[in-house]
Amino acid sequence: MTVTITAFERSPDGGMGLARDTRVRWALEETGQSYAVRPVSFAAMKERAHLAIHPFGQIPTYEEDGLQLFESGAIVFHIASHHPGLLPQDAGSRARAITWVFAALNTVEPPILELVTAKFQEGNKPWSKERLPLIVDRIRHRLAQLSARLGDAEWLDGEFSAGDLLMVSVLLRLKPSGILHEFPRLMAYVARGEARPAYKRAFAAQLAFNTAEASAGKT
Ligand SMILES: N[C@@H](CCC(=O)N[C@@H](CS)C(=O)NCC(=O)O)C(=O)O
Repeated sequence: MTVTITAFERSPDGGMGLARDTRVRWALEETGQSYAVRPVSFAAMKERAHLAIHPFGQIPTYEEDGLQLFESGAIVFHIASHHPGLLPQDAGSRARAITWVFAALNTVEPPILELVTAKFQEGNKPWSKERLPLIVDRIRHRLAQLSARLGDAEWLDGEFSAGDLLMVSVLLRLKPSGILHEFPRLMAYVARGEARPAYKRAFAAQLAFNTAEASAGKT
């Protein structure tokens, strides 16, 4: 079984690990799967060959013996469903871990992505200055709720799961904004995720990939 994922030919973040191939790499590392990476340029992402795999012309995608997937959450869930390590065996615990998968992507990630859009794509709009504090408040509200639920626990529901993998991945995007620093429990939670050997391998792999692509002068 050969797994091939796609990643930016050169990530706009220069290898900070924020592109969503990192979460897929992390899931593959947690479950001990080897994989190949096919780099895709921004132009190639919008061409027919890539659109046949990813209807929205984005990365990451996942290919495995004729199966083609897109959406990082679906890919992580697929990996977690087929290999031990990311979802508990017990039916109730498994259902709760899957709930956190959805919570990360559906409830926590959207306001964080709004911030990214507001800062980097809409930063020059006249209304941007007024909108930013509203978005930051929405994020703070979510983080306060998440922090209250996590409490002093190590992970969101018992053992580390796909839900934690995605939640940590989502929260990592907030680090440069400084908002995460207002929530010491979440900072420690994210640090625990980053300290996992599988995350370290995933991060190092995407960094090496981006650095190599950049130094090779590819676009
Ligand atoms: N919901 C999708 C979002 C995918 C996404 O936004 N990918 C970004 C990279 S992290 C991308 O390909 N951006 C380039 C573009 O949209 O043209 C997922 O989780 O996979």
